[in-house]
Formats: sequence, structure tokens, C-alpha cells
Amino acid sequence: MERNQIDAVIERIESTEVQGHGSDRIKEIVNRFTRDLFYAIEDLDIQPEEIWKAVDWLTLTGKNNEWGLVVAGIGLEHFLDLRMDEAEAKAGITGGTPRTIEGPLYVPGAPESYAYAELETEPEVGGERLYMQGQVRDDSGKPVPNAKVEVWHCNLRGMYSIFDSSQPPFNLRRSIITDDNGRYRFKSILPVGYSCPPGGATDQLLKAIGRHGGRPAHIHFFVTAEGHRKLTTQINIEGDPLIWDDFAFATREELVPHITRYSATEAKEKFNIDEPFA
Ligand code: MBD
Ligand code: FE
Repeated sequence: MERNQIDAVIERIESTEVQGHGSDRIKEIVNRFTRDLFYAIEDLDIQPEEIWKAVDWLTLTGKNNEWGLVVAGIGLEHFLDLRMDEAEAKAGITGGTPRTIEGPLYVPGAPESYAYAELETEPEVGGERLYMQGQVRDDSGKPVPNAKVEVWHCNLRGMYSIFDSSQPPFNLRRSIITDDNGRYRFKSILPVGYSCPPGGATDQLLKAIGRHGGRPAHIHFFVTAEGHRKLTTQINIEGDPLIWDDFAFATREELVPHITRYSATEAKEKFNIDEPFA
């Protein structure tokens, strides 16, 4: 079909809209999506069997609750970040820790503590202990006391609590309130990389286009404080082989902090930390 014939079909569909009913914004978006879809079907000569296969895949994605993963995997969530960066740059807002995607695995309501938290509800055997500290500062560099630092990450099997019933609820999820100097500290385990559920809808899609569904090891953060914009970000664990091959495109140069590794003896001597470093 020619474009003008497709446009006529769209016009016929739009003509069934009742004036003054519904939302003009949603009408505009739905009609645009429909038009672009029809154009794509025409341009790529997409066959009915392919459409019905796609419908089944869309249904499976919903059934599996994988839409958040798909949005990350097709780079849409990263694209939204880039658009926010652009909007801020245009408004003259620059500097500070860069944002990166939230992902689909945040859950509100994690246990809250002041200045320090242990992220593990139940100690996991193996892996490495992780100690991290930081300071929340405003855009003039001034420390922000009483800011909320929400942190969440996966365990040594790449699984997130709440979504993984083998872990206690809120394991590896905490809210830390910064101290008088805007500082926070926490102790946890060093997480490993994440993989999309094997055989799931996202995995199927990525395989079909010759991609993997892996993420480098990472830790998520929300930083909020009264009178300030919210920061959604992550850090990546230095040295992970997927650091520049994240299926969700979330890595940013400034979000790969240096990690110092200590033996158990060194940790004991330097910091008086009495931990079985596995
Ligand atoms: C994750 O842990 C994640 O952070 C993202 C963005 C997508 C899937 C799993
Ligand atoms: Fe994650």
C-alpha cells in the first residue's frame, strides 16, 4: 500500500473518535503509534504469521511480568536518561554524579537506618565482603545531612530479594539517612552480574536478535533530599567483563569507582575488620 492509502486507513480509524471524549494526548500517541506500525508492516512486508507470533510474545512478556526488562533491554530506559540529561543541559543544570537507569527491580519499604547499614539480612556464604562509603553533596558541593540513600543489589546468584523467594524479604535492600556531614556507609557482599531469566520473554527476544541478556555486577542507588531533585543511579564493579557490554546500556564512565581489595589480614590490621574474607 502507498503511504496515502495507509493515511486514509488511519483517518478512517480516527474518525470513529467521539469529539470531546477521551484524552487528546492519548489519542495523539495511539494514532501515531498505529500509523508508524502500519508503515513498518508495509515497509518490511511483515506477514500475518509474524504479527501473531509477536502477539503471543507480547502476551508472554506480560504474563511473566517482564515488561520492565524488555524496556531496559531495547535501550528505551537508557534513551529516557539521555533525554533527561539533554533537558537538564538545556536548563543549564550540569555536573554531579550522572544518572543511570532504575531497572525493574526496585521495591520501596526497605529497612531504614542512620549513617550506617548492613545490607544483608542473612549472611551469604562465599564471595567477598564489600565496604562502601560516600557523601551526598548538593550542586554547590555542600554536604547534605538527612538525605536518604536507598541502595539495592543482587546476591551471589544474581537474584534480587522480593523477586527471589529463597532470600529473606528486603535482603540487600536498605535506606540509609546521611549523618551531619552528609555521609553514609554500608557493609554488604560484592554482587555478581545479572542475567535475564533463561527461556523467558526477554531472553527469547534477545536471542532472536543475536544478543545476550547479561549485566555487569552493579549496585543501585536512589538519593533523595528535601528541596533537591532525585538522583537515580548505579555503580558498576570494576573489572567485570560485561562492564561495557551491559544488555541495558547503563554503564557510564563516571560510575565505575575504584575498588581496593584487602586480604583478611590486611583488613584486620588497617580497619580492625574481623571478617572471614572468602
Ligand atoms: C537488573 O538488575 C537491572 O538493574 C536492570 C536494569 C535490568 C534487569 C536487571
Ligand atoms: Fe540491577
